[in-house]
Amino acid sequence: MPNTPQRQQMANAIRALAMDAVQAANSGHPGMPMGMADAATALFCDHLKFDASTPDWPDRDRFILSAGHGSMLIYALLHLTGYKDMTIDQLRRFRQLGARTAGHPEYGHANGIETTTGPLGQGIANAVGMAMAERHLAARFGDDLVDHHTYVIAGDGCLMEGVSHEAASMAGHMRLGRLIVLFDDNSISIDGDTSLAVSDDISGRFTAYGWQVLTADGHDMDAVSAAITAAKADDRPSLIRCKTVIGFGAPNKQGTSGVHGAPLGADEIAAARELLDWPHAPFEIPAAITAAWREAGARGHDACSAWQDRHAASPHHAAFDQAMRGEIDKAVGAAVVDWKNTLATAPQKLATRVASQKAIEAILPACPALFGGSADLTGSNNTRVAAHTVFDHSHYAGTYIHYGVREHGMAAAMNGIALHGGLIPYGATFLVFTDYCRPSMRLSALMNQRVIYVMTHDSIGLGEDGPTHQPVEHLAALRAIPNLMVFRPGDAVETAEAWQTALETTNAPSVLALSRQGLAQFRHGDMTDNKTAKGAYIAVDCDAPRQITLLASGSEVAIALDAQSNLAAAGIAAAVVSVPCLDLFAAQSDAYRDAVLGTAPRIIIEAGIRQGWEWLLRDDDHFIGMSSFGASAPIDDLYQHFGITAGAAVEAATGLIENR
Ligand SMILES: Cc1ncc(C[n+]2csc(CCOP(=O)(O)OP(=O)(O)O)c2C)c(N)n1
Ligand SMILES: [Mg+2]
Repeated sequence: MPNTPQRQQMANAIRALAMDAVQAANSGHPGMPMGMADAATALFCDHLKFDASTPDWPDRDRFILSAGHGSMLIYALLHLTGYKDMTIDQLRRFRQLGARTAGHPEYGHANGIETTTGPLGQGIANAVGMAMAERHLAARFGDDLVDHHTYVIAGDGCLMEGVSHEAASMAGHMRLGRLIVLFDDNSISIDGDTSLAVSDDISGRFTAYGWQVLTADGHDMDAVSAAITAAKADDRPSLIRCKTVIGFGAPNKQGTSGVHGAPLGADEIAAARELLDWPHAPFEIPAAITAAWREAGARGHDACSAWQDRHAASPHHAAFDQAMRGEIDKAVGAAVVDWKNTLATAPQKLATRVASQKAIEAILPACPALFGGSADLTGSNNTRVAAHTVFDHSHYAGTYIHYGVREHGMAAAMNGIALHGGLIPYGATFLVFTDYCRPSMRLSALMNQRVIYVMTHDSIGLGEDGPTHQPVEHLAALRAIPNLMVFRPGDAVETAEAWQTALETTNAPSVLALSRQGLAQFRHGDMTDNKTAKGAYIAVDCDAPRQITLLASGSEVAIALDAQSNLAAAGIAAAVVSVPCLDLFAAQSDAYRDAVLGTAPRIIIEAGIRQGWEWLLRDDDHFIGMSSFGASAPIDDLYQHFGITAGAAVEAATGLIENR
């Protein structure tokens, strides 16, 4: 549909809603929605495959507002196209407690919000993951079921962020031709003109990544629409530079950073209404414009019905539905118990990173949704198994991804893979480099996404690589993120159980912090229960009434066990509690926790900082761990040097008992 007066008024409806909602809330960002109203109208009316009455249609195009501060753009679009849950009342309550219209778009608050955005750059990187998921699932289930595009609106800020460089490089390498980014090319950010801070050749940059770069007047809907047509026709990902004026339609403020993030004010809004020929009251949309938008929202209805028919006829439909529901087959639990029974019969001393690889090997046949990879540390992270083939542009059916040295891009893409549905992403690097993933890990947790972070080389135990590579504060920093499960398994059995729990928890991400060094197996006997799922449990009890409780995680469980036998020899009865997941232990009943912890003096041993353990440490209890950076040396020297030894635990225990 051409740039008709009606089309222009459809775009102006977005502008009016944005300026009115921001004015009502007395906060928010009117400039971006007003600047991109025309380009978004072209996308939603001419191209985006969606049906507002079936928001969860699995084969819908995904639309990601990476420039999340422009949230009123997506709220206006969802309302106008007829998403039932995005009522005008929600728009009136923009940014108020309990409204779907949060300051920045939040996944789960309303249909049509495909991901949480606001931290700039995350959305475009999520979109790369969604486009990867689309190609993989199409390879697996066929074009009949999976055949869609991923559209992004990104601003100057998104493209300045480092993560966008990683993500765009990945997308070009993987030739994700169904990824189409509309760049709000307005040369304005908060501090003023972007020339204050950046002079990149953006077209050259994306061309070098292997993208197609197109340019259009962002206020010419026909031109934007034609560019999207050209983007769809090319097998490279496309960046469409939409040349826009920020705050377009606000006569005195447009084109300045003043419209970026502040209400326009009553006078400027009145002047904008005049200029845009929009005489209607705040939040009032003329019937003809509403009708035209509703038509756009129903445009995909027939395509959706046709898809439902194809789905019903597809031999893959049951497997496809199970994947999209994110269900874990019971066979996964059975595979884990089988593997644990093998370990019960023939105990193994394994680095938990290797135990993780063996767990993946055991689980993979029962869990085809697993979509794994590593940021260039495949051999060290032990993330690849024999059954894997590599996902790339010549083989999208592969389930193993070489993310390259792009930890942040990997983590953000994994969020997109999980959000797309149908797959369970896991990705790996060294635990110390969770710092390079952290912004996206926080969003996995905020969005309740099942993303599994396989983080090896989990302490000074990695030895000679030294303090740059030795995590010290990382377990504490990760445990500080709400809704993120941090596992630090102590042997091969706990590692398998951690994998099982991570997979079965559909609404939270997990970190598996794994050792480089071999750890003796301490779990024996009956393997029916998943003890790790309780967070902590008595690993080895004492024969006599308990005098000391030794708590430890990961590689330090072995130290606690050593201390336990030394204490026993000295006539002191100590129990060893293994704590593979503090978060899950905190979630148990008081009765369970009390039974595990007992009342005896406690000694906690973990080769990390004390922070995060305080809630288990009473006044006279003792913590053995790190309080400085590590050092470069062989592992045994390091444990001695930093005093994380069975001897230190015995000494502390003796002292605690004498002082009682
Ligand atoms: C990671 C991150 N850093 C900083 C911010 C704060 N912030 C929000 S918008 C913005 C400027 C964005 O500029 P641009 O993308 O050009 O948006 P426009 O002003 O054109 O709407 C900044 C710095 C943020 N949201 N996320
Ligand atoms: Mg800008």
